[in-house]
Amino acid sequence: MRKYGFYTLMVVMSIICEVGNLFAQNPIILDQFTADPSVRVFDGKVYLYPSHDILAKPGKGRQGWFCMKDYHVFSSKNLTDWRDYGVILSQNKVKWVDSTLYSMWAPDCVFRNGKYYFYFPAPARNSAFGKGFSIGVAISAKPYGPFTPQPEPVKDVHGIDPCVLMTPDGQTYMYWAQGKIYVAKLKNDMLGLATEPRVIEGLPEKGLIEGPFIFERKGIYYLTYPHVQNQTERLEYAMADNPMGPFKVMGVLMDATPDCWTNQNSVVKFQGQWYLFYHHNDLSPHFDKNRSVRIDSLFFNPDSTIKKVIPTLRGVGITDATRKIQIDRYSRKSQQGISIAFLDSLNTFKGWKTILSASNAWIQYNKVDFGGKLKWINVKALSKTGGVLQIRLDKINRPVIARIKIPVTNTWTVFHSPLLAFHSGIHNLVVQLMDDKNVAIDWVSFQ
Ligand code: FUB
Repeated sequence: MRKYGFYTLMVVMSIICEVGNLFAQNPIILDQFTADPSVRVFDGKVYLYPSHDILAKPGKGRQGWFCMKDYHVFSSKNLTDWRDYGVILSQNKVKWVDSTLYSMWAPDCVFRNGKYYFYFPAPARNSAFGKGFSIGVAISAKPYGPFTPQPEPVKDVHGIDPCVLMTPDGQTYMYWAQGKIYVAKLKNDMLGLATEPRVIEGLPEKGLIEGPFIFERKGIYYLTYPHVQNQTERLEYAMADNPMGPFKVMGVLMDATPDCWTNQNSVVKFQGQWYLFYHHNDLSPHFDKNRSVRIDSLFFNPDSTIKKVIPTLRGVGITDATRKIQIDRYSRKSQQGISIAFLDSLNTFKGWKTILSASNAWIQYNKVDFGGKLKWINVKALSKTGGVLQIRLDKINRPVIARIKIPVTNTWTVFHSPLLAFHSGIHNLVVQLMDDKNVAIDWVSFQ
């Protein structure tokens, strides 16, 4: 322990043992790639059924393209802590799937007649089922599997990205994509079509449309879908008062980005708030076929249209102050003297660091729950110059609750310092560099 003038600093060299990959911010899953999120609420929990991107290897999938051999399912009670149940279905467990193609694309799952029906697109090994993608069904007694696949895909459905809607009057419809969006009613057994597939009218004529998601709110059916208006996919939505349309395109739900060609979404209401689940290539900036699921809040206008969702790194949920707060998933930051980089560019799953490199540079992370009484701050930092950090609550010009001198260090180290003041409840956290030095921060926590 050493004295540093106006405060006491304890330096503890720690070998940090990271516990799991729980993540309150975007992207939400950090230990694998996840894409095309289909999200459902079952028994008060949110279940996330994403595609599972992997990297193709020689003889295993097509290099430079989507590569998916199985599905995982995740659940959460608070949108902050996610549990991974592992593989619920893999291509080599489905008799009709061509498992040389590694193409288990965007799935969906619904609960009906006491069972969970998991719908997934994949290419069939037998041309009798048609060329291109078919859609299969696997059934389970639990939302997290194990799922048992049907021996054959759904008859007369050719395409990708199934989404199943259950209307308040008990009808079920399946939507899927094949350049356009198709819809058909499902039979009661959920395994076959009750009506001929038909194209949803009223959607854009040009630019690939795929990944349909449909939900109902106050008697209005909202169809959301990715559409290539320019170079890459943006999310759009259309509204109708009937599940089969006619739909009217209402506008853009999320703008396209140049970095990731695809985007895919689902919209869900959980504990009174609407959320948009979507994906971006956060963990794979140089290869956009390895994607990661994100969440942001979604809001309706008084006339029932949807406000455009602006993607954030902060995501949703409240972060407990005693957890490792990943300030690189920031809400706001100063214009200068801040950059975000991977902790290890060769293993992006390790996450990011914040680099403060100018006097008064700051970064703000919203919605931290400080609970009842906390006395210390912990900062995991690395600095070749040393530097002094100030911690404030709420915003940059608010009172300082801690000061920490980060000494010169060549290894990631956790530094502890007593709080100068404590304010209970939920606050934004601001970390500011006081001098023209260079300090990298992995995370901040309180105890
Ligand atoms: O994940 C493979 C495909 O990319 C999906 O099925 C599409 O919607 C697009 O996200």
